[in-house]
Amino acid sequence: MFVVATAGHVDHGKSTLVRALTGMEPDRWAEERRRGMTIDLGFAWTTLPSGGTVAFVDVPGHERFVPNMLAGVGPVPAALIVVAADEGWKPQSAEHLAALDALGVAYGLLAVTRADLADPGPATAHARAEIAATSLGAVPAVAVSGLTGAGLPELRAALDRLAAHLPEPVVDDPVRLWVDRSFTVRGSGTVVTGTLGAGRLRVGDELELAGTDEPVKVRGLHSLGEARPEAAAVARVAVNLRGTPRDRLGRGDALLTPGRFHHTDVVDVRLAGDPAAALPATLTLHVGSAAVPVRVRPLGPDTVRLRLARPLPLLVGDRALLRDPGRHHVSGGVRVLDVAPPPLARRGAAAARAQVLAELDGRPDLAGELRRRRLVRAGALVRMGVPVHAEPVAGDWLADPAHWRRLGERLTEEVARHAREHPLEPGMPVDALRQRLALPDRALVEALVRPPLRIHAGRVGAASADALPEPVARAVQRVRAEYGDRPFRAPEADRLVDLGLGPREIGAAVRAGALLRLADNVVLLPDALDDAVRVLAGLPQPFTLSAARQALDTTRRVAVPLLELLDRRGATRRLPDDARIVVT
Ligand SMILES: Nc1nc2c(ncn2[C@@H]2O[C@H](COP(=O)(O)OP(=O)(O)OP(=O)(O)O)[C@@H](O)[C@H]2O)c(=O)[nH]1
Ligand SMILES: [Mg+2]
Repeated sequence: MFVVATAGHVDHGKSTLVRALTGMEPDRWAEERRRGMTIDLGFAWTTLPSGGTVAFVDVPGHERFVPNMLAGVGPVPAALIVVAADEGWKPQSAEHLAALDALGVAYGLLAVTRADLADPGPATAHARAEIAATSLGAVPAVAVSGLTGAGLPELRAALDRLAAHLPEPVVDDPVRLWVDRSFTVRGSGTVVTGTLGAGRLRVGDELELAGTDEPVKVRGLHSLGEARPEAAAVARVAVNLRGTPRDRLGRGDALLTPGRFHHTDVVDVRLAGDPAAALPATLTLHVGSAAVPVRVRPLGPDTVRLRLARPLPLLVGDRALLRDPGRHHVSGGVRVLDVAPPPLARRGAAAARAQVLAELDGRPDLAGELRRRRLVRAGALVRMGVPVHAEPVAGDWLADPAHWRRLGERLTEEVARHAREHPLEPGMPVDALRQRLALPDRALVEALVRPPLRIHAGRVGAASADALPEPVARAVQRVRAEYGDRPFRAPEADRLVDLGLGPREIGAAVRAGALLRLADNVVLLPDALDDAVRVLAGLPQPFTLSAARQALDTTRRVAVPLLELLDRRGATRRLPDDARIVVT
């Protein structure tokens, strides 16, 4: 199936032509038929000579109903532009064409109707010249009469040729079905219709409502008036939603593949074409079947930030249209560059942002997104419309490679600094590192830790004494051999010198967790702390310094700083009378 929207000035014969081609009535409302004028969108379809199907979205031409017209053409990639031979090019011929151009519609046909009333030549020439200057380019033209049927076979053949030129729809893409109608069918409940431009819908599918994120279930599916188990793009579809009240959704809503769209109320966009000098501060953004008021903030020469009155499921690269409803004027097309742009809080942020935007063209670009966002979840990028084909660094986090390298270097520096500042601690707590590096997830810290660093008991430190320089490792071994059975005796200063343990060596051993420094030149083996707590816990509580010293079989030189360290760690508590208890 292919879907084509009509376009053209009021009364130029769009609906008559659709009726003549399909035998179906596009003007659904009694009021439309009474007034002989289309007010809202109409839908009709027919089989073409090739055997293919064309479905029409018939739009109103009256200037009052341009918003309805835009809801119809928004999701449709091809247009049938209708101009009356006897009236020629008119204001809404121009406005509709401007809308198609703004949306970047590239496929179309010109039908010059009412050719029984006047020579179609001048209207055809004028219209073709106007159309040629837009995204549609040079289009085939057919003169027809809805009254006599003249030209209809040629128009059918031209529609067939147009269908053959349309790009293949991407049926693997996620579904974003912009709702153009919603109504209730007795016994079935809520039904919505729309043009499925990409993806595939099946009965039983779970979708979500763009406005509320609410899950909805496809209970039934119709296309071209027939129930079907599934429908693939491009198609006109009617979707029956299980258990969704009718007032939950309407035109401008969208049914979405869950988890595949970001709902955004601020986007940075590029204005298409030659941007007019200044846009009004408020406009209406038309995209898909939606129309949302926006505030416009200029950034660069052709880039602006739009703040939407309500969030929409937009993707990088989306085309949309800005219209000034007060002036009945299509201000121009936009292309979405960023659906999750950074806030512009700092001075100069807007100018800097303009420079970034100048480099973007709306084509999803993973490397560029990573460079700008530095760290981002894969799922978040997918929801922006950026395909992800990179390995995560941790969980589903993706990182810009240069930024990731810098983070790794900073982590090493932070750990070293922490070791210098807290030589008695066996490494830097992972959470402190996470905060220091301003990382959003502990998993990222863990992924950044590389040998000789390692994570042990929630801290990042040097791997172990094995990683120590040879002479220091040897000296530590000798301390172990000599003091292993009297763990609370610290080597005297001259013994340390003999062992080759000067301040720097001790520092390295302490950083590696191979020695514990209680005070200058007072070191113990690292297990001494836990052992001491065990011994002290065996004493009658509270105990005095002297009792502790005796129980530990050590001197005041060790006992005083050891107990102070245990106090700091919360293993012991010092009472007002200087006695202590072990905290259990
Ligand atoms: N003689 C003649 N009259 C036509 C032809 N096509 C349409 N008309 C008449 O023109 C009038 C408007 O036709 P519609 O088909 O309603 O025009 P429209 O473009 O759908 O109008 P809107 O939907 O209101 O924008 C009607 O009175 C039609 O009968 C034609 O080919 N020849
Ligand atoms: Mg009509």
